[in-house]
Parts: sequence; C-alpha cells; structure tokens
Amino acid sequence: GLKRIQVGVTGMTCAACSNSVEGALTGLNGVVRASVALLQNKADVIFDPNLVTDEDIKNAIEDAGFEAEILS
Ligand code: 9UX
Repeated sequence: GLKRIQVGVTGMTCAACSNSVEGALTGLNGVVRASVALLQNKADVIFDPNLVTDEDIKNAIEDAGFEAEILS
C-alpha cells in the first residue's frame, strides 16, 4: 500500500523554493503526491514504499538545496 509522511524542510524562503522542492519530489519514481507548505516548512508526501524510501525523499530535498527531517 501507499505510505504518507510529513517532512520538515528548512531553508525555503519564497514560493519558487517550495515549487522546486515539490518538483524534486514529484519527479521521484514512486511518489504519488507531494505538497509543500512554504509557511509551515513542511512537505506532505504520499508514495509507494516499494519504489522509493523515506531516505530517498530526504535526499531529494537535500539535493534541491534544503535541509530535510522526517517528522512522521
Ligand atoms: Mo527565490 Mo527561493 O531566489 O530561494 S527561489 S528565495
């Protein structure tokens, strides 16, 4: 089944930042939906855990230039 996690994202200061994080997450094979809340410094990600892991999600955010922490 699908898995849903919240990720704390630090370093986003404008809407282009949150859009680029969203794009990085949506571009991962296995991510079904990614929604990034700029003001809350959070990403909500729904994915197939057989295709992509929590760690892959964290790494994708960090590769996009932000700090990421899995919250739940
Ligand atoms: Mo605009 Mo967000 O340059 O880094 S994309 S602040």
